Amino acid sequence: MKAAQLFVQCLENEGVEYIFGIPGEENLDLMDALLDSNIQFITTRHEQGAAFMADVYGRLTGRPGVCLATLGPGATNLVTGVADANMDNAPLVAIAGQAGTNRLHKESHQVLDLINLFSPITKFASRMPTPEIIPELVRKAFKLAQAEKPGACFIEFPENIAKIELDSAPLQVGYTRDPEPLSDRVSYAAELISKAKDPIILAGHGVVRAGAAKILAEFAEHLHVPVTNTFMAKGVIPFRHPMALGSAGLQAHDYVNCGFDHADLIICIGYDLVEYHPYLWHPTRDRKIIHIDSSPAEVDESYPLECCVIGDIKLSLQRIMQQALSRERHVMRPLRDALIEEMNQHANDTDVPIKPQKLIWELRTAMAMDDIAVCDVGAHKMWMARMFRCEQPNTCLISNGFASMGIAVPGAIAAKLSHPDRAVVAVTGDAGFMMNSQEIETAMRLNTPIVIVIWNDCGYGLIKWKQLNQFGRPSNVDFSNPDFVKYAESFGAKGYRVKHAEDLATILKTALDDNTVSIIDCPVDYSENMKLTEKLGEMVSPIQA
Ligand SMILES: Cc1ncc(C[n+]2csc(CCOP(=O)(O)OP(=O)(O)O)c2C)c(N)n1
Repeated sequence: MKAAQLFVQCLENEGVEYIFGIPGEENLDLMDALLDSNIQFITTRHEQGAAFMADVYGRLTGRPGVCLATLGPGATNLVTGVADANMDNAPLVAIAGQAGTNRLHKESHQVLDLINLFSPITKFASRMPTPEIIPELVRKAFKLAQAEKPGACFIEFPENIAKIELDSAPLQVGYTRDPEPLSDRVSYAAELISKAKDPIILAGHGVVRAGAAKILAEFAEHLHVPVTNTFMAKGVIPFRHPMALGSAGLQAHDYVNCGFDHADLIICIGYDLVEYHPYLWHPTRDRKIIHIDSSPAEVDESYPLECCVIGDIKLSLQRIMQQALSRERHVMRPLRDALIEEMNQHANDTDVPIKPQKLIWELRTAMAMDDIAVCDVGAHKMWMARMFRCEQPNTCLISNGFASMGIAVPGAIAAKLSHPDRAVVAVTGDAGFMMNSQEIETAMRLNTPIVIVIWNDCGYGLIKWKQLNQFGRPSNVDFSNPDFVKYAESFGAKGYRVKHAEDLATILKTALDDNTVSIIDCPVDYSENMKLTEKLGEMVSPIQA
């Protein structure tokens, strides 16, 4: 067989269902070999869309999403989505074509050193200089992409190698397990928890990846320790759970930050520093911190560690729970009550533009608890992360390591492909939407019904918020938008414009029930942004010590 055919066999052997990408002249053999495979190629309209699709597929399934591009410009277009997956710990394998190995040593049309380009944004990036290594290379890329902490791997496939005939077969797929935690670390963590007066848990995305959400809830309930989660770990503890405090991640001093201020012990579980910088929740640097994760923590002056429990998160939690003494009550309940009051505050608002709180209220009411929201990046993300309540993990996806705009529309398509039985909503700003809106054509062609809710403020809202906060005036953040309803219709999709607050619920329900792509243009009142900053700035801690 040809090397390209062997490569496809190796991908099949890894359980690949989809490859997202754009074919090029340097991967003709691979594209042809895919025709005889059960892997579905999803032709996208931009390589960045393909990479974000692979990224979100990886987040939701735990198996590497695969994206493909040609050499040079195709490969450079993949970069943002690949970097996003890598920093957000989503398993992804990116493949790019390359010129033949006979012209890589010299100036040559579209040739770029892709290994050097991808090395800083992947766990592993390799060329394929000879076809004999295909089984090893594919296995290694998938193994590393999936192993904790997951991330992106890159394979460069030169066109002349793809044509070589050989006789070979894929390697057997095996799965790695996280090691057992050390018993003396477990005991010390249990001792610290037993002695603490007011501990708090910060749960990160690692808990979601480890499938440890259920045991986390048991751990918190049994030991009576309240839990806050990072934006990326939304739903890791059901919001209805009596120990849940809501999400932490605002740069402002939110209610939950009063919990960190008050706590004498902070238990970080499956938490990565990129998710929420410790200087924002631990500015005093004087609290005891326990780090429970699959791997050692990053070094940071605001993250001094009293105890590290490294290994399988589920086992660590189970064992600490068996040894630690429970306390009778926790004092942080008022933080949750204050947030709930805000969530409900504008439920019956009739103002247009629509307040962020009202929009989230209606979204949460219209969507089932296992439906999936894929957030873009901007002020809308901050509101969603803070106020969109989740009862299950991976039902509100947030890019918060790399935090790249443009993920929501392609991400929603991938979410629908991986969960066809659940409704999927892309929640996006008008700027982020326009960065990858070309993928609406992909969604229409694939017949993947999704709802896209655009928070329309004709500007880079989050940046304006920060500018107003720091300098009192905005700088170069305003723009105008196309007619989003006509834009939707030009793709054959449905378009809606929210003219009255009372119509929002009906529009959302109609769009969610429809079997097509629906785009909802919702004018949003971002004067609420600074109001929130001011309110939190003046806030007195709701905790009664
Ligand atoms: C690709 C990319 N470019 C720039 C940024 C910096 N940035 C973060 S949020 C933001 C504004 C987003 O505007 P919009 O999508 O309209 O959302 P809004 O903030 O208005 O809700 C910008 C420019 C980024 N995170 N990603």
